[in-house]
Order: sequence, then C-alpha cells, then structure tokens
Amino acid sequence: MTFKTMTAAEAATYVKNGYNVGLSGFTPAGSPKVIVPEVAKIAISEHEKGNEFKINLFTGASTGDSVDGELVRANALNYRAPYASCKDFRNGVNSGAIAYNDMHLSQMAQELRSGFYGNLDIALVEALEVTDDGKIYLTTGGGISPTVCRLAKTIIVELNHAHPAELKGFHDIYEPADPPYRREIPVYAPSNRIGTPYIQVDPKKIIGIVETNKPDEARPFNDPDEVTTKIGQNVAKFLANDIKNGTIPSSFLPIQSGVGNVANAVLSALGEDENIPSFNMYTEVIQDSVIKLMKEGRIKFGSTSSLSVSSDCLKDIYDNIDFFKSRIVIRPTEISNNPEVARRIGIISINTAIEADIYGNVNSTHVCGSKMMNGIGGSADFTRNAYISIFTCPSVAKGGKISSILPMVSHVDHNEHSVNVLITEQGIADLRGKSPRERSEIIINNCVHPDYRPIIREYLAMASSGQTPHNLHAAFAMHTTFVEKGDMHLTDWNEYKK
Ligand code: 0RQ
Repeated sequence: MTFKTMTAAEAATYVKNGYNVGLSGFTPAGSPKVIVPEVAKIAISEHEKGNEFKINLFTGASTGDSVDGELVRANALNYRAPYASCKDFRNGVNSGAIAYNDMHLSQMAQELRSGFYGNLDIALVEALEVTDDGKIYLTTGGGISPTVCRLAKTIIVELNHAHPAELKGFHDIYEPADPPYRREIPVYAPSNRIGTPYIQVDPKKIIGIVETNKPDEARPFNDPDEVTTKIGQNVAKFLANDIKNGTIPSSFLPIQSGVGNVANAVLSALGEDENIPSFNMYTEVIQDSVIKLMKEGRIKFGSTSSLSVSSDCLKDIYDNIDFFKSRIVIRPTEISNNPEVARRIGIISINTAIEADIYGNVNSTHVCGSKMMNGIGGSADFTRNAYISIFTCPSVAKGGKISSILPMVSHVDHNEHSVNVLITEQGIADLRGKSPRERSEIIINNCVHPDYRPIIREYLAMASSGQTPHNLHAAFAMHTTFVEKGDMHLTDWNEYKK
C-alpha cells in the first residue's frame, strides 16, 4: 500500500470545525509542524466569512509555536488538554477565551480511551518513517501518540526529513490494557524495554503523508545564575547527606527532573558535585544539561518522553547517535510518568514551585491563585509516587517583590502529604516525618528570604491554634498586598488581627 502524498494545505482541509484532534510529540519535540499553521489559515478565512471554526486539541504536553501559537492567534482553539507553555496560549486561557483542562500528563491517554472527551476525529503525527503495513516510527517525542493513532478515525503523517533515519530504535512503544485487564507494567529499571520501536496502526486509516524538513522548535534556557546554581548546590548537598546517612542507597536512585530554568540548573549542579554518584534518570523531559552530563559519564541512562533540547544539542545527539542510542529510551508519557513504575523503582523527584506555604503545600501553576502559568504537567505523577519528592524555587520572584514562601498557597497542586523537601537558595527544609508546626519552623528558618522572615513570623504569631495554625482573615494578606501595591512587603498586620 502506498500512501497518498499531499501538501500541508491539503492535509489541513481534513480538519473540520469542532473536531477533536490528537497530536504526536511532547513539548515541541516530535510535535507536527506544518499542517496546523494551515488549519489556522482556514480558521481565519472561515471567521472572515462569519463562520465558526474552532478545534479541541489533545497532546502529550506543550507544543511549539506552530501549534499552540498559530491556533490561539487565529482564535481557533475551543478546548485544550493537558499542558501548554506558550505565552499567547496563556493569555487566551487567562482571558477565558480557551477552555483549558490542566491535568496529570500520565492520565491523558487513559482518559481519551475512557471516552471522557468523545471520539477522536483525526491524529496528526510526526514520523521518521511509515511502512506500507502501518508501522509508524516516531521522532523526538513519545507523548500520547500510540493512543491517538489507535483511537482516531483517520491519521495524517508529517514525514519529517530533518531527523536522521538512525533515530529509529529510540522509542519503546507500549500501551497498557484498560481495567480490569491491565497487568503490571514490567519496567523494573529505567533502561528496561517492554514494547516495540514503532506504533502499529491499521494502514487504511492513514489518509495522507505530508513531507517536511523542519527542525524541532527548540526553546532556549537561561544559563544557571547565582540563585539557581545555589539552589542546585543545596539539592546536591541534601542528596549527598541522605546517601551518607543511608536513606538513599550508595548505588543511588533514578532522578526525575522537571522542565525550565531552575530544573536545568539543578541537574548541572548535581553533575558537578563529586559526592553524587553517576545516576540514571526516569523522567519525562531530557534537557540540554542531561546530554552534557551523559557525555561526561555522570548520567548513565535516561528514560524519557522527549528530547526537549536546543537545536545545537539535538545536532550533537545526531552526530553521536550510536553513543546516545544505548543510553536513551523514549516512551509514551503513560509509561514515562507512570505512578506504578515511579513508586516501584524509587525515583527521587525534583520539580519547581511557583509558591509554597509554611506547611509544605505547593502551587506550581497559578499566579495569585487565578492566572495560569503553564500547568501541572507531569510533576504530580512523580511527586506523589516518589521515594523522595523535592520542590525547588528561588525564595523571591520579580526582583524581590514576591516572596515564594507564603502563609497559605493561593492554589494547591501538591499538598503537604506529598512534599518531602523544600529547597531555595537560602537553604533546605527537610519536612519528612514532621508535624505542620515543626514544618513551619524549618521552612521559615531555612527557606524564606531574610527580608520576608519577620513578616511571615508575625503571621504565624497571629495564627496560634489548630493542627495547622492559620488566621483566615490574614492568610492571603501578602497576596492581596501584592495585587494592590505590586509588592508583598506587608508592613502592618494590625488590620488583620481579629
Ligand atoms: O517569569 O518568565 O516573566 O521571567 O515564572 O520562572 O524562575 O524562570 O523558573 O523556568 O523553572 O519555571 C514553575 C513555571 C518555573 C515551571 C515553573 C515567574 C518568574 C518567571 C518562570 P518571567 P523561573 P522556571 C515537567 C514537570 C509546572 C509543571 C512541571 C512549571 C517565570 O517549572 O511550569 O513542573 N512547572 N512539570 O518570574 C509570580 C511567583 C513566581 C512567578 C516564578 N511566585 N509569582 N511569578 N514566577 N515564581 C515538565 C512537563 O510537565 C512538560
């Protein structure tokens, strides 16, 4: 069977108003790049004619600007799940124009299979190769591809020649059966392979192939600075101490690390600390720092759902592809982030907070309780099931006008029962085995910026009773001071003393 080749513009005509569309990829890595901008053009032209044109979009994680950016600017997104990090998208969500279901990444595929979202009309999938009998070899991202390919009524493949044929073999495709037929997922170590290097689909569903030659839309990271380096060093110090006292075995445990500037700096610091042994990763994104540490022998193996790296770094991987092929496996997110596997292999999770409170609750998603930043991503898939769960953040944001540690978080993503350790550039709060009152002492002493320590101490003095002492009149006073005055330095608690 030879598939019909078509232009991106022709492929886009198969995407209709109101369609549920599933995409390949995880972050811009492995996301389709040329068809969606053509869908956005159709939307603009339909809107000019006075017609409705919006789609519902399901992905592995964030995508590139050619997906979220183009669709938002064309006002062509009705609904989106489960994660996005594009600025235009953020504005669209916070204005109320887009319905966004921010959810755990490990659950997206299962929820699609459960039928919570209705039928999937079409899958747009970036691939290295498609065989006549329906074997699809993916590129740099795993995401929800196996599930969307199986569920969608039709599939269009973007065959991207920017990726070398040698990338074939990086993927380990495995889709669990649904309850009550599900068995254990037999991953006992990050390097275990349990599936096939391709997705098998019914070839009759592939209605077209669009040939492209476009690199992944890599996002640059800020280089580690004084604050993020200090946070990383504190994480390394904490882990080295846990190895020394035997809490972590001397052979170490697999590391999961989130996405972003802080996570990138933390991994670099772990690599540089000689008290941390060489380690494996069981994670959802491999960023530039991981590749560097693999070349130095500091990271031995990485299980991931994407190679979310800069263009130079991807070129480096492709130039040394045999070296990396034996050290990296790319999995569907349902497996890379699987709670069962994370708990079994005993991961150490390291994710980033937007804000945390004095009892150890963490907000990773919302600014001042209502404005979405990116989403929860996979952070809770790992945090809730980790052997040790760590959250990091700078103690202050926006030049010191915001304290990242507050009396009460304005939104909860990870609660006090799941968060083991909080680390800022100020220090380490080891919350394991502590009561809420004990936790508040350690967090204020070790993690809060000295500028905000007296302010938060004063709050605590006003909140004297209960298992988890709070003063509900004052719990959000630092947030409201920021909203009103642009700065959280609250000078007078008197009006809250009721
Ligand atoms: O704003 O971009 O305007 O400068 O948030 O902050 O310090 O650069 O940190 O890039 O590591 O991102 C939590 C957003 C951190 C990210 C978050 C502002 C700050 C800056 C970015 P600017 P930094 P990072 C794996 C796991 C949730 C999902 C997750 C994230 C911007 O790590 O999205 O972990 N995590 N997924 O100024 C107002 C505060 C703030 C604040 C920071 N308290 N109030 N603004 N900022 N703290 C990945 C996947 O699942 C795919």
